[in-house]
Amino acid sequence: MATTLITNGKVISPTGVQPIDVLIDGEKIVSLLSPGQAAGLGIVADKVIDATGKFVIPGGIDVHTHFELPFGGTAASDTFETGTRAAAWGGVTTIVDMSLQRYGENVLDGLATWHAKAEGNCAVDYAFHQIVGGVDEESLKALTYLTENEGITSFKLFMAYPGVFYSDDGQILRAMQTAADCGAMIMMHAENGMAIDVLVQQALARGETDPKYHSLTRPSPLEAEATHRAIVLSHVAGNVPLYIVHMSAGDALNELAAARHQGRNVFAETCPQYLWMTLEETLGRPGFEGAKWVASPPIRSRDHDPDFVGQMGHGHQGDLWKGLRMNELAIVSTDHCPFCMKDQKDLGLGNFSKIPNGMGGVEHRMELIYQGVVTGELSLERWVETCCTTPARMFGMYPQKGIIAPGADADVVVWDPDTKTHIGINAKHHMNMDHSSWEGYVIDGKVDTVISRGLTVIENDEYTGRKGHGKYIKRGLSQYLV
Ligand code: DUC
Ligand code: ZN
Ligand code: ZN
Repeated sequence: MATTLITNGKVISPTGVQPIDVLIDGEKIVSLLSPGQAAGLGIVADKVIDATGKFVIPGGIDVHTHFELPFGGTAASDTFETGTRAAAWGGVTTIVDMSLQRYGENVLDGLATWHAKAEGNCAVDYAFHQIVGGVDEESLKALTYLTENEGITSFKLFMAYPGVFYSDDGQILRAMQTAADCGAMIMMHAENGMAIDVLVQQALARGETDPKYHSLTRPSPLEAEATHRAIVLSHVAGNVPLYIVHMSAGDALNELAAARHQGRNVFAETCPQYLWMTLEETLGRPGFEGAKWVASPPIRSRDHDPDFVGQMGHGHQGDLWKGLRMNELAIVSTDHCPFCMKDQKDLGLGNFSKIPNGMGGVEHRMELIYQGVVTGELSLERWVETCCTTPARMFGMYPQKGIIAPGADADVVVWDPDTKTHIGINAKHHMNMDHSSWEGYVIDGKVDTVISRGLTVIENDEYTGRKGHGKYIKRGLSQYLV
């Protein structure tokens, strides 16, 4: 087995930053050594990576991607091949994608389809959550089966998208009860889809068809209300662990924080787009350009909605950054769900409700949250915790993933804090999209080298990995519960 020594770098973990050399043998990290100790021990590695002036962090874990998701009359434009390659470029060595079951479909068939899409195609390791879009006797049985046999221990339900992925409160309660019985986690898309559909029809009837109305018809109180309802249902269902996906609003965060204050197993993630983007600068652009940023929940206005007074007077973004610092928000994921403008987003020309929902970000999450370190929003330790370590613990992959420690998979990123990253379609951009959701962003740091289970996949600004290297990770139950 080939050995690699990463020397002279500073290793970052959730508990600190330390000068440590990392020795890799084959697919595993085998030792953490003090700087220079390897030579004293007579260790001669096959490959030495000099990380002087650089950070050494666990490979990023993005727990919310949608590769090839059929949605809005089309399908997300990244395949497992293109999406996991872009992930590697972004310092992400594990993705957790959402296998799909819709009403009338069989869960096991949906899972088999997802395995077929991914197997032999991935550049980095992958795991699955299961979307249950049709809760019935059969899918409830499958929920237990997947938890006990397939390494899928988390199930996404939707309070939004009536007629597509939506579950009513009774279905949600039943799925939660089943998950509580087998120890699984319920993940919730918390937006009141019934009320949103009324607002959408009313806006269209008034002739309000531009992309910005996508955001204006999904006001934050409808995310807060759904978040509250999901929390209440999870309590009634025997305190099933609940994980709110893609939280975007300060008022939803208040509901989450109140439940966590009561000691409940209620968690949430947010995404870089909600931390950095505003309605005014994205969906609000003139013409159809705003379609690039149509996703749900929506990019919100710089200020809170008029009927909601924020916690700190900083708007939703200030609240979300604060939530990340305080561990009200445990994880940053991307909800990566890319669509091209041509032939995909343009399905919604003249009617914002027909724009496929989603944007691309799997390549840029580590960069965009690092920028929060640079601007003083987060510590280095918290960057690693929210992007690498907690994702592994939350979703049953720790300590195989998410930490630099002996025995862990050799998923390691060398990070250069002294080189800038320019994001854009003619700069850094490896996702299968005809535009970048992050065009023009400049990051004060750079992914330098990426190692996925011992294989160097990014080095010297080149992709050196291979399709099929990534393998399926069977997950255990959450290791993050209180
Ligand atoms: N939100 C999106 O924007 N796209 C995919 C699914 C979702 O919940
Ligand atoms: Zn969602
Ligand atoms: Zn999603």
